[in-house]
Amino acid sequence: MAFLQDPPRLDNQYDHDPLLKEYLARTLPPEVLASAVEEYRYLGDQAAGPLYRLMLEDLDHEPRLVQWDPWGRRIDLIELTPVWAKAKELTAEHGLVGAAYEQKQGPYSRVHQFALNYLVQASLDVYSCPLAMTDGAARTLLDLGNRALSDRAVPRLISRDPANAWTSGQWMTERTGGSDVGLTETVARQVDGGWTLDGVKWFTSATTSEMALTLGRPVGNPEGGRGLALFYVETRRADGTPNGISVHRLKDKLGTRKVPTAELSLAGTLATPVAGLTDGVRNISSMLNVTRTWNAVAATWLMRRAIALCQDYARRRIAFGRPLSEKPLHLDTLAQIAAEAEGAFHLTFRVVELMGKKEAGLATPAEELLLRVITPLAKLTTGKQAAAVTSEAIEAFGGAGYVEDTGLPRLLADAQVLPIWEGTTNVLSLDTLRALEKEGVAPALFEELEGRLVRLEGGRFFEEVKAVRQAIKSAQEWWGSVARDRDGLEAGARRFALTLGRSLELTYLIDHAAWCCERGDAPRAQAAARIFARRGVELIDRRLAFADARALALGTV
Ligand code: MFK
Repeated sequence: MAFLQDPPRLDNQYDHDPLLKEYLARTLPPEVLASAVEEYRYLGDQAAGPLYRLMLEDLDHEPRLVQWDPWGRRIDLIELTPVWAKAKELTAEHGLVGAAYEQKQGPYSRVHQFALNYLVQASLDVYSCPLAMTDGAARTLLDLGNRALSDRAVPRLISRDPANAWTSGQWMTERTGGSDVGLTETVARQVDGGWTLDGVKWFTSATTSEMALTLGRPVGNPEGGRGLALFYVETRRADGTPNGISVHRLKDKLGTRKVPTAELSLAGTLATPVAGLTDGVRNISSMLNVTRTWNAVAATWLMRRAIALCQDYARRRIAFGRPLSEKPLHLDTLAQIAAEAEGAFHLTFRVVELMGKKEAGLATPAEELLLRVITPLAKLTTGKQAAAVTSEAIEAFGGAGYVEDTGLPRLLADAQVLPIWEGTTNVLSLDTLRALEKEGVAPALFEELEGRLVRLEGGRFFEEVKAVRQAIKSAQEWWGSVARDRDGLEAGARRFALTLGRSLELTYLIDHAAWCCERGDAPRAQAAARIFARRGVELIDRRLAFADARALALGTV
């Protein structure tokens, strides 16, 4: 019999995730954890077994746009894949959005909700995209205090009944671009006491949603983000016909192939202003902060999935006479990416903890300021990590990692969107600067780091604490030195933001390892902190002249 390689398999994604279990034991009150464990284990089992199998069987099936019915009526229906149909049910049944709003776990409701998602989403073909926007829409409607719209939409957005549950879109990107949203061309007109929108939305993810939040410029308003207004749109009218929305085509994307991302035009689309007729960009920012948090959690579950598959495969695959799990170089490679994944996990779930405290009304003012800046930091740092980790992970399978029907290349293709959508790394780096300029934010961030480092410095992680301290010092000195140099500040913004993001990750890794060590041997957690520190946290370059970089960047002499 010729040799046939065993494909990688998954074990229960809760039982076999020591980091998640440690983190939940450390963070959740025992009674909260005890009441949730059965559901975590159930989802961990579904994600490892039936859902993962369904996803692999359905690899080639993609959403399809049906523009016309057989009798010539324009219908613009999008047919979804079986995994997405199953995901819709699971979402409602397990409250993958709703759990955050039911507040059964009080300030821990967000940790609980995102633990559920972390366990299952890697087997749901990026159904997290509409859920992120649904969560963001519910939060935004509530935050902006529009009672009529909240009463109508929020119960559906957070519903536990699959037949009544809605999802929401977030239609921001136009042909003018995705970053500079202030260029939005959609025109809003007042008609008979209501409003209509006319324009083109160039990237609308999950176009099958029942509603969307979007931006339009009321006639006569000034240019830029302040002249835009935030609108609520239902995609179908009461009679079921499209609400002045035509779907031109679905995008042919590198990854997220199951997400029906469409180009739309709006022509006389009925819409309702959510909060006044200006400041649309500011008003949609609560949605952005929620979807950016989902983005960071998505980075963690994708890295976790990639590494879980690598770990299983390492035990099955025999090369040069021994399983890969006994090959030092292979193990070193896996340990490097696992350290990145663990760092990303801690930073992301710190954001989640603060979000839950804020929503329960229990966050201190300093914690709210901290949340403002660590949300973009988590999004930008983990997005880059997910793309790098999944690239390394598929290499760990050799050629099989590059062959589509193993399902493995999807890990990288899906991860590659994470640094792009919801604000690119550079946009998020500039958002970090914007956040740090707000009074009280920088002290809150440095206190978050220092408060932990002081506690940890005398312990067994002396070298690692020193590495973080050095990185923070460089970051602070650089920031002070470019205060009056706008070009220098902008040029270094990404390296500055990544230094802060990695410094936070290492600090949390050390803190977690110290906690684990107090409870006994903790080789994994200790190695995560040590290896992460050696990989480097500091990316500041104080001597780089912007003018030199410019010549190199543009290929001039
Ligand atoms: C699994 C994961 C799933 C994820 C699902 C994703 C699917 C959805 C796909 C998409 O929709 S991707 C498109 C996402 N688009 C973006 O993320 C936009 C990226 N661009 C930015 O974020 C720009 O920075 C921004 C549009 C905000 C810049 O626009 P402006 O008009 O130059 O804004 P400006 O003047 O900086 O800020 C306006 C106000 O908003 C300011 O407040 P004030 O008016 O009080 O001064 C800002 O402080 C505030 N603001 C901006 N960003 C904020 C914010 N406030 C809080 N948090 C933020 N993040």
